[in-house]
Amino acid sequence: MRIPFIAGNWKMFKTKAEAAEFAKEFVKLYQGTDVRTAICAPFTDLELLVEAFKDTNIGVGAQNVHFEDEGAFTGEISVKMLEEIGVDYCIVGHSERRQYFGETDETVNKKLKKLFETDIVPIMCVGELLEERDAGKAFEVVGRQLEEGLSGISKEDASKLVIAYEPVWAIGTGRTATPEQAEEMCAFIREGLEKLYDEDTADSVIIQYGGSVKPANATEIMNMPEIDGALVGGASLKPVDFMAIIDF
Ligand code: G2H
Repeated sequence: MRIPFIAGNWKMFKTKAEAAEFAKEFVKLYQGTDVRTAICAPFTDLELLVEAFKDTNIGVGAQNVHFEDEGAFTGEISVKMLEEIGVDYCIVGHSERRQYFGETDETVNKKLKKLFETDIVPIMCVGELLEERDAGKAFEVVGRQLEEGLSGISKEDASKLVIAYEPVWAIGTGRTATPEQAEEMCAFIREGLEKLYDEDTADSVIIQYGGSVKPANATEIMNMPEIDGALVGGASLKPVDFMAIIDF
């Protein structure tokens, strides 16, 4: 039985003061909820959130990490640095990082391997561009991202993974994939995991949908059998909106 997991991705929003204000309100709203949740925040907010959520089941995630242990990599943050702060999750390969910061399937793979040396759970993002979907290549693209991203990763590690299917054409555009489109790709991802590993591994991976998830569409998305959760951007910025999604 996979427990639903709804994570927020704040992207480049919220100063420390704004994060503290969110945390205070969200902790109150979340009390008594059994849906697994986490906030993936900018690096500068992580320490504050770990402290604010320490007596709760609310997890904290980073949005990126570098795959080298240390060195001359100006502007980068290592897995060890995240581990020291006490984060629970790290997003890897978000489409905005693929699009604007040169993330590739190869760097995704290296980051996953480095994270699997620790207890930090990677949230691996996959998803096709609009032109790829229109050209009938969505499954080919996502299949390749999955295969190359997971190359050389053991089934023990893969079974701990969270995968977020985020069609790029549905991100922050207000245009959501239909629940059927999302379900079809999430089922394809699970089949892909079964081919790469085995049925047990495929069954244990949490597969989220991401892309313009909001209170109004969360229920129909979450009711799909192969969709175990959501990665929520814009609608995770307000405690009330995010809580409404968690309460789907
Ligand atoms: C997709 C998603 C969160 P939004 O990027 O990762 O953002 O919900 O704003 O489309």
